[in-house]
Amino acid sequence: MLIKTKANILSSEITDRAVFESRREFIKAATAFSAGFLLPSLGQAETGKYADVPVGPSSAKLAVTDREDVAGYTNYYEFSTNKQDSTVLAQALKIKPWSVEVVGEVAKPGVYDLEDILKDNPVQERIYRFRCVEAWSMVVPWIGFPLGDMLKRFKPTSKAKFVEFTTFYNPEIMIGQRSGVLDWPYVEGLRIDEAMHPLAMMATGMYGDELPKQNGAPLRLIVPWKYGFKSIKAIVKIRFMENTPETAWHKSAPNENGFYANVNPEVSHPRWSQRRERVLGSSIFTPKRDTEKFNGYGAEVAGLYSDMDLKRYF
Ligand SMILES: Nc1nc2c(c(=O)[nH]1)N[C@H]1C(S)=C(S)[C@@H](COP(=O)(O)O)O[C@H]1N2
Ligand SMILES: [Mo]
Repeated sequence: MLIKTKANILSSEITDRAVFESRREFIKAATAFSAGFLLPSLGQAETGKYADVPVGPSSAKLAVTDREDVAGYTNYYEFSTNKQDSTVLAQALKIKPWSVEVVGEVAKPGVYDLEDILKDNPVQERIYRFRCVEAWSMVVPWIGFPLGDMLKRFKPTSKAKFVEFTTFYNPEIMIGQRSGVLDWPYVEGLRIDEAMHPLAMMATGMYGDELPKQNGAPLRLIVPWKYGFKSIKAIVKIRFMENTPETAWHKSAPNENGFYANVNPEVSHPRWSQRRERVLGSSIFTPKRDTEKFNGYGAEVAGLYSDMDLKRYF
């Protein structure tokens, strides 16, 4: 299995009961993947873990970013365009109860309680690299489950060629939505084969704990081979579609943000190069890291794009 899976058993105090109750299936799933090892109980993910991505020589093992750096520096424009302010303002979001509306080309549409989704989808830990289009990167031990497993339960029809995700909308709570910085609500999307790829995940936690609100609780997407803006936070709606979704960042600047947004050092952003990245938590004197195509996940995902010109479909 290409994904290094380490089981993380969340303590009952910090976890939704549904998650905790899925512990047994979780252990089964983790054992099946047996590349990882079981941690019988768990607090914080230890430091000194590495993103284990089985790709070429440039793919050095990268240390996990400090939790404070990930939770203290967030892109969450619904609250603020300031990366520190958004970490504070996001605390206003009420994440319980939470439900997800499923619509479109699907045999089982409906409004699903997050608790029920979690009962069906046992969580596991995955340490992934994460690369923002702004040319910074981090390595995060996410907790969550494969996106495709969840989507398949909704029974997409044969017309479902794309999946669209929508973030919660309420400008009274998400005060950044009072600004015109994006056309709200935030919308993102994937082609169905991308969504079904085993590396794509829904995150419900990180560092062995619940997902902080500023990092997208209670449910966010993680697509590690794409720029971070694809990894939409606080998802309330999933739509299966025949045509390409109109996504928020693409709408706001189509020449800057392509629908695909695969990490690609060979395709510059119109305003800066994507060849290198600043590793979050490193000092200003630390040399930048060379960005890898597909963020280092090419061996797994390049096949999805074998017939495409990635300069055109950026
Ligand atoms: N709803 C929503 N999702 C979002 C964003 C946002 O502003 N709103 N920012 C995106 C961007 S640009 C990045 S880099 C990542 C940042 O995730 P993090 O704050 O957990 O590091 O979230 C993405 N998901
Ligand atoms: Mo980003």
